[in-house]
Amino acid sequence: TPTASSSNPRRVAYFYDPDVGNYVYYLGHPMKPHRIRMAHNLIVNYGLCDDIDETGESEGSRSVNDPIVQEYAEGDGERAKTERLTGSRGKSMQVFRPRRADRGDMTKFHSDEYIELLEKVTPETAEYLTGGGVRCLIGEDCPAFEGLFEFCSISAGGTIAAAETLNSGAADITINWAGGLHHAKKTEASGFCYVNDIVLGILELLRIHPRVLYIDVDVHHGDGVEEAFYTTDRVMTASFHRFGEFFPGTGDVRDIGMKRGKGYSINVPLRDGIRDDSFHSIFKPIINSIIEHYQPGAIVLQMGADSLAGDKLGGFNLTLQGHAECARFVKAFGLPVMMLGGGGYTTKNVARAWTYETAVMCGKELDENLPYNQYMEYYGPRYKLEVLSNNTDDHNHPEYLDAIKRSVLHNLKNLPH
Ligand code: TV7
Ligand code: ZN
Repeated sequence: TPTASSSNPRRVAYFYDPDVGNYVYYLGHPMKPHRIRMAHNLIVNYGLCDDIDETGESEGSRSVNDPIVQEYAEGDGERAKTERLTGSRGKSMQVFRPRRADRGDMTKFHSDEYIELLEKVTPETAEYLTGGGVRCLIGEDCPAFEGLFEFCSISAGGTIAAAETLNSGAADITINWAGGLHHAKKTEASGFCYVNDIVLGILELLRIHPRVLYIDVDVHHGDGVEEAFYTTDRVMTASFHRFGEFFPGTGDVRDIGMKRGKGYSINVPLRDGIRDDSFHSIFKPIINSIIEHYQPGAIVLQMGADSLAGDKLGGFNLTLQGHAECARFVKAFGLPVMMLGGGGYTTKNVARAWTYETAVMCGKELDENLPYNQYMEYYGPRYKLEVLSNNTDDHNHPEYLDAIKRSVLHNLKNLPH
């Protein structure tokens, strides 16, 4: 049962790098970092936070590299940062431009050789550098695009900063929509993901929390995060994903972890077409039971928006409200939460979802009519803050969902106390 009222105001810190929207995997690739800029533009125009301009910072936004926050980083500054977050001039949350992650940050999880390769590879040298048996940048899913390493630095830097800010106690909820790249492995890129910002963020949270819970609502299985923590009981991973002839193919309900981690990986394999009611009928009881039995100190929430109805790659049928309800539900436990992005390939809906979910974390209601913003024409013809379900069949029959739910809840009850 939630320990804090959902109306209880929470201090929210949002991390955004204004360069992130400029990176392009390549023409026609479904992953479009530009959607993060679209979301940011909506967030700013709804008045949830100030903008950060391309050259520096506008009033009200703060870089973790600026002198005052530097002081905070060196010690005394918990108070300084708290003042910033509460002194955000009527906005719901404060925006930070995070420090970019460097090689040393990334090798807390990844191998030195792999990160060195990401650092030096270019579109021109990709074939040569990865040809000689270095099996890590594979095929069209994970191309060596221009600025690849910088893009990874931004994504990972934001998630690390979001974790550090939670650890400092300066915010209750932190958000990095450029993060959530859950498929990246220790020595290999996979499924549009090169650096696993989530693993790096969780490692930072583990410095002060004995137990961290990871929840993943991306339509794809969160295999990279699961694999990283498969043999430990200090991180519980819970992934809700489409399963059955669908990328990456892992995430069977019987995969529950190994050794000390046995029982601490949770997989909820779903069929295509799932709708809000069915999704919540399995999501809510499982999350309730996890919190009760595992008692995490912090929660990392991957909000991949490819589980929305109408996604180009997804196949689920969640509405905007149904997707955001997962964030609302998790927030209500009153624990520190780090909320991250992930997949999402119908870009106008990704921007809608991440804007609305930002507002949910701030406890703010938003007008259903979109405010004027830089990408207004993308949102026609209705220009509304909505993603509606479509008429595709739900292949998740009640008996199927019930069997999955029973299996997961049974495993949770048998965890050592
Ligand atoms: C977190 N599905 C990432 C999800 C990663 C999914 C895949 C594509 C795809 C790639 C393209 C492209 C595509 C229309 C869709 C087995 C393959 C089949 C490459 C064509 N169009 C996240 C990864 C998944 C690339 N990969 O969870 C360039 O779809 O299914 C596969 C692997 C081999 C490679 N081919 C696809 O959401 C961020 N890829 C068009 C251009
Ligand atoms: Zn996905």
